[in-house]
Amino acid sequence: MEENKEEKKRMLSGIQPSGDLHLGNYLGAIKNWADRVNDYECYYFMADLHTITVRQEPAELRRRSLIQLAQYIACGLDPEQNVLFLQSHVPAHAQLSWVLNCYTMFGELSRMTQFKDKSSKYKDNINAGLFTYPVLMAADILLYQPDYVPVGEDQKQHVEITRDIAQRFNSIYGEVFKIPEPFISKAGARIYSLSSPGDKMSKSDPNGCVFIMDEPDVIMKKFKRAVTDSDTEHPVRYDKENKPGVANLMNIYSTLTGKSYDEIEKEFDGKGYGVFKPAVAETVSDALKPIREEAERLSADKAYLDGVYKDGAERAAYIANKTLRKVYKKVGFYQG
Ligand code: ATP
Ligand code: LTN
Repeated sequence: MEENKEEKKRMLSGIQPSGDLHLGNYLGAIKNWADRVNDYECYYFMADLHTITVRQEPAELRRRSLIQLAQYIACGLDPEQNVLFLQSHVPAHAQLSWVLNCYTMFGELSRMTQFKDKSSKYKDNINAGLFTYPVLMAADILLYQPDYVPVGEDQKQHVEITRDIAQRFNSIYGEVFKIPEPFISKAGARIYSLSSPGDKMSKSDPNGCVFIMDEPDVIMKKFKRAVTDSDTEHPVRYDKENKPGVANLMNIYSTLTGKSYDEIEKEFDGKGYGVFKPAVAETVSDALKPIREEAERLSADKAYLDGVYKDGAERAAYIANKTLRKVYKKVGFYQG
């Protein structure tokens, strides 16, 4: 058994505690993470250091950092089997980030699409942290020597620059960092907005977004209003290009029930959206109910959550500090 544990590949990922978790986060990321625990050694953290690259209300950030942990656990991430921690609790992230800043080029950071997007969105606050965001992310990753980094498509470029930085460092100092692979979940797990099915479901579009803490009546309302089309002949049919709204609902329904698109088409054959949409809403409600209830229960248990964070930070720091010590030694910091 022990031997087997040694051989497990390592995974690491982070989510910013910048908003409530939604169905996209759950189906596209966290649910898959929870399923991986038998095959991988897993590290997940709340990237609070990254979050302040955009102005935050301090009390709200503090609150979210705690309830997001409750929501992660409620979604099935067992804190005994996964290392769950808060980025700012492990100082090695900021420490390695400084070192890596000196091995990252201005030019390569200037090419990051997220920096270009965010600096045009937040024109009055183009701070240096927004620019060096990918370096901190590289530090987050490289400290733990992971094999895989599960991220969404939008973060792939950041994993690529992480690999470039690691390779540059290794080519000077020898094999210090493992070169990680991005792990992009399959296209089926991409959930789109209910109100504009061309865009991904995102907390910045609350109408099209189902939050995991939404009550059943809110969920029902959001699904009943979901944008579909005016097809009355064969309404529930999978055609991503011409019927993206329906395809999205079918994807959600299929991911939660395990039914294939063929089976769903048969189930709703001859029935309209008036039957299909509430059925999807109910399936989502049923799936989210135990998560919502558990997250509420855990959110009220601050002592437990603090304990999880404390334990997670200790376990994370143990690995992170090993890498940091090696880096400090390699670059020539005197260690006595
Ligand atoms: P925003 O809502 O502001 O776009 P976000 O919800 O995408 O932010 P992130 O921290 O960027 O939050 O994402 C957390 C994880 O959830 C990532 O792994 C991301 O790929 C996944 N994810 C986010 N939205 C979706 C979605 N609509 N479908 C599938 N996966 C998603
Ligand atoms: N930038 C990511 C969050 C993030 C992350 C990481 C993901 C910060 N550090 C390290 C994977 C590995 C985001 O906004 N989704």
